[in-house]
Amino acid sequence: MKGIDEPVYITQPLLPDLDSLQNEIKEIFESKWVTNHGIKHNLFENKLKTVLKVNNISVFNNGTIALLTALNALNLSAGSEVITTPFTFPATPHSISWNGLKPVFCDINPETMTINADKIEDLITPETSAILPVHVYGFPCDVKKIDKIAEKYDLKVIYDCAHAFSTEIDGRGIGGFGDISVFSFHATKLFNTIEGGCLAYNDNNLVEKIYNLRNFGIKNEEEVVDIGINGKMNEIQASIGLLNLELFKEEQLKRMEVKKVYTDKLSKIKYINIPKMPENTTDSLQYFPIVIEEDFPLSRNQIYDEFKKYNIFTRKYFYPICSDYENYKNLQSSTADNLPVANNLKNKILCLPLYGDLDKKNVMNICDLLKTFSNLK
Ligand code: T4K
Repeated sequence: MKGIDEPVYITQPLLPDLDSLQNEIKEIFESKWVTNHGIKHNLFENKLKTVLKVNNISVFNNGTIALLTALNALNLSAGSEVITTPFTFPATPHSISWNGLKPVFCDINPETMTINADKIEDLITPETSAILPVHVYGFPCDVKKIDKIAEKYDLKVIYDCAHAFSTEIDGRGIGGFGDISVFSFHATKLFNTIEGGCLAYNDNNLVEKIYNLRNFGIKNEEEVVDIGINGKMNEIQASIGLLNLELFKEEQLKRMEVKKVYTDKLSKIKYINIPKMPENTTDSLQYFPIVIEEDFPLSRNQIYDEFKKYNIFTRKYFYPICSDYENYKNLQSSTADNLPVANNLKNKILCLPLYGDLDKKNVMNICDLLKTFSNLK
């Protein structure tokens, strides 16, 4: 099979029309107000409340600072333990550590790849203060079970929704579960502001706390009431957000078409497993992960390398898993015994390119290549 001329990456950013953005930037330049809670920023926050179906939204300059702030805002006791998943991006456990808290890794569910809610209670100790689950690839965690456990043990819950923009569970916005939910608006995300993110939460008591923490802890010109950070989103980022809010649904429809082709073609190939989104959940269409089973003629790594020869750049999200990192590998919860499912999946998972403008011919080529690999041996 012939290689693809232009490299095909895992994703391509959704970008607004340049003329529209120029108009927005012109307005910003004329106003001379370019950051620190400007007009675009406030408008963007208001619009997001409707899109994400939550009472409160605080936008941030990136998802990681938003995550750091969420953990900080909940006043978790110093040095306490936060139960999380190892099957995620480094930002998740690092935000726990940067807050002086201890990540405790919990194994994942083999179907949804999210934290296994049935394993959480075994990890709770008197030191546990919170749970930080991740809706990985947009697959929802078992929010009902997790929120129940949190209530029983009086724990806070921060959901990492970096991959789940606009996802709904039984018609409810995914950002409305737990105490705070964190979204990323990085360029690689379905919905992006180039860099950016937000906190979504229903508790009105958190509004002022988060507002202050995002701006150095400044309450007013004469009072600094918290040890805050600079998490503010600037006006150009907010404008891109406003423009992309008009575009993301169409992008999702286009991705849905790509997903359909992948699903039709790949579900016929033996030993390739396509994880299924639960019925009651909408798909953010952030990623298209497949699981390469052991009996497939090529290993996940061999497939990844073969694809590269054809100019196709798939990704091993998430290999290594966070419990393999130098800084976490010696934790008591990082043992292979504690994390059998995550350790198994990390060697089988492969994310295929998924974005609206992905050429159908390239999608077919990717499927045909996998079919060819399946016939080797
Ligand atoms: N929690 C979770 C679960 C997350 O996945 C993330 C971020 C966060 C928290 C933290 O949110 P942020 O602080 O980032 O807002 C990318 C993203 O940088 C990262 O945001 C994302 N997760 C992660 C899963 O993916 P890399 O290291 O894979 O990025 P990179 O530079 O290799 O880009 C991937 C591909 O995307 C490139 O091969 C080509 C394409 N690309 C990328 C960029 C930056 C473009 O076409 N244009 C671009 O401008 O982390």
